[in-house]
Amino acid sequence: VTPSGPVHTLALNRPAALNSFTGALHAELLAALEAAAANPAVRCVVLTGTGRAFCAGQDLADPAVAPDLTPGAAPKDLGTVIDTLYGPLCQCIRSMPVPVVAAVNGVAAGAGANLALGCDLVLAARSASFIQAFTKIGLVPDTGGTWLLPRLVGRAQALGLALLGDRLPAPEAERLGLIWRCVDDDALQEQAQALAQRLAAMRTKALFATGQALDAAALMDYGQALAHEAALQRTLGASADYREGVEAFTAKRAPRFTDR
Ligand code: T3D
Repeated sequence: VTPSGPVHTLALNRPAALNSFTGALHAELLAALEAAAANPAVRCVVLTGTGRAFCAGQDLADPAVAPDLTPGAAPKDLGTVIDTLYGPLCQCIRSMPVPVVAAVNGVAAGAGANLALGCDLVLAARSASFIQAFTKIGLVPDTGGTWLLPRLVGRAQALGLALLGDRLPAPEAERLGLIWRCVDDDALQEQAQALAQRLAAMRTKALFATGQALDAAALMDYGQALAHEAALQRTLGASADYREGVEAFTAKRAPRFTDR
């Protein structure tokens, strides 16, 4: 964890195994996210990788999940791995009270790809890539992939990515709408920090409600979405921070939001 004012940067740090997930990495990441969520001084989180990869998904050398190749050996229960490790991690990121920016510094494969795609804004280095590696080892997309992919790029592209598991270069990911932006490799971390500082200066509660509202609206008809917007504006509008936003606009100065 590297704090920089209101922005906390979490770097996955198992570069020799391309930052793939072990139980220990899961525990550390979840604890760091929960600490950031509980810290009122934190207003944005950046998630990135150390070394040449963002994250290669599950550590396939981990005896807890890798199949035992001894004839007759019982299969591992991967459902429990998802239920107890990936599910809570996905839910934690999705419900973070502050925006989470993924700074994808290199390859993001399997659960690593969908971990990034589940963040609020995904910024990727031009040389980075995204791989839905699951079908190559006989699995389905997890870490939210079945939910995220069709919503991000539509069913046709989602199926193409998920069935074939080909490497999708970051510029193509941006073109498809899978990620927010790709930037030059040597500008990635600086631009991710600038984006995060910009988000940190905004009204966190409005950012959180915006993300939740976009997801909720996908399950509503138009009238329900209008009613939901009214309910959110009622809450957000009855606050000192809304008055501060309008006052700052009128006075042509930057707003100072105080209620995270
Ligand atoms: O299992 C469950 O619990 C269910 C949950 C599943 C969630 C998932 O994420 S399933 C998908 C798992 N991930 C993958 O299938 C990706 C496997 N990795 C790759 O396909 C490639 O490594 C990459 C495309 C990501 C990168 O390729 P490349 O050529 O740049 O690097 P490399 O040479 O393949 O890998 C470098 C090292 O990292 C290498 O180790 P070595 O030979 O130098 O000692 C390689 O074994 C290691 N590595 C890469 N990915 C993983 C890994 N070690 C363990 N687990 C990995 N996922």
